[in-house]
Amino acid sequence: MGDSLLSFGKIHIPKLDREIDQFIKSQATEAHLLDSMSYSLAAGGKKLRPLLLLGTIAFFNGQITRGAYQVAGALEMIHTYSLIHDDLPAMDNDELRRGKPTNHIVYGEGLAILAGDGLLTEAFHLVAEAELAAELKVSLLQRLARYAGTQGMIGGQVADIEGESQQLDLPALQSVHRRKTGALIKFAVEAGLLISHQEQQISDQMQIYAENFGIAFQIKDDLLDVIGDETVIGKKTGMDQALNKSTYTSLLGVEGAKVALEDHCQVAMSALEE
Ligand code: GRG
Repeated sequence: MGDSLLSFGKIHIPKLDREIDQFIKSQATEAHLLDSMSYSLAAGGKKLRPLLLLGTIAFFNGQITRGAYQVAGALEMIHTYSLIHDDLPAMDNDELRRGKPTNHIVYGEGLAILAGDGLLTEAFHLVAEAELAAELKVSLLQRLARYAGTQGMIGGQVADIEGESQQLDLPALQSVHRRKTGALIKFAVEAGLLISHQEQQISDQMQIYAENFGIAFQIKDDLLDVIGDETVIGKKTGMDQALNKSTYTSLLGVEGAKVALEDHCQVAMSALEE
C-alpha cells in the first residue's frame, strides 16, 4: 500500500507541480509575491489531498487529464494557503513548518498574508480556467467554496481557536476536525468522483469513507504530536499540548487514540469496499 502510494506519487506529483508552477508564474506580477507563494508550495508537503483526488479518479478507472491535475493543483494551493495563515503570529505563531522556516519568518508577515491570499484566489482562478466542461467546473467551484469556506475549513479553524479556551468533548472535537481538516479531504474524493463522471458514487458510502479518512488523518496527527516522528507532519512544537487544547490523545489517551485510529481506518476501508 505504502509502496504503491509512493510510485503513484512519483508519477503524478511532477505533473501536478508543473501545472501549479506554470499557472502561478503566468499570473504573478510581483517577483517577491511569486517567491513567497513558490517557497511554501515547494517546501516539501506530502501532496496528500491532490493525490487522493487523482487516486479517486484512478480507482474508478477514469483518465487523469490535464483538467484533473489543474483541480488537484488548486486544492494543494488552498491547503498551502491554510498552512501559511495557520503559522502566522496571530494564529499558531510557528517558526518552523516541515523543518523549514515558516513563510512569515522568511518573507515577513505582510507578504505571507498576501501570499496566502494569492494562493487562495488563484486556486479558484485555476479551476475556472481548467480544461474541463463548463458545467463540471461550476460544480467543482461550488464545492471548493463550500469545503474551504466558512461552512468548511475556515469555520472549523474558528471553532478550533474558540475551543482553546474550553474543554471539548469527543463529538465537539470531531465537529471541529470534520470541517478544519476533513473538508478538503472530502473535496478531494468528491472532485475525483465528479471528474471521473461518477456523480452517482457521491453516495453515503463514499461520504463515510471520506469522513473517516479525515478523522483518522487528524487522530494520526495528534498521535504524532505526542509520540513523535517529526519527519511525517514536519511541524511539531507540542503547541496543542502546551495550550492544553482538546485533542484525540488528551480525550482518549494514547492507547485509546490508537484504537480509534484503527476503527476509523476500518470503517473507511469497509465503506470503500462496498
Ligand atoms: C488558516 C483558514 C485557515 C485554516 C487553517 C488546515 C488548517 C486550517 C490548519 C493546519 C494546522 C494543522 C497542523 C492541522 C492538523 C492537520 C493538518 C491539516 C496537517 C497538515 O497537513 P499535511 O500533513 O501537510 O497534509 P503537508 O505538510 O504534508 O502538506
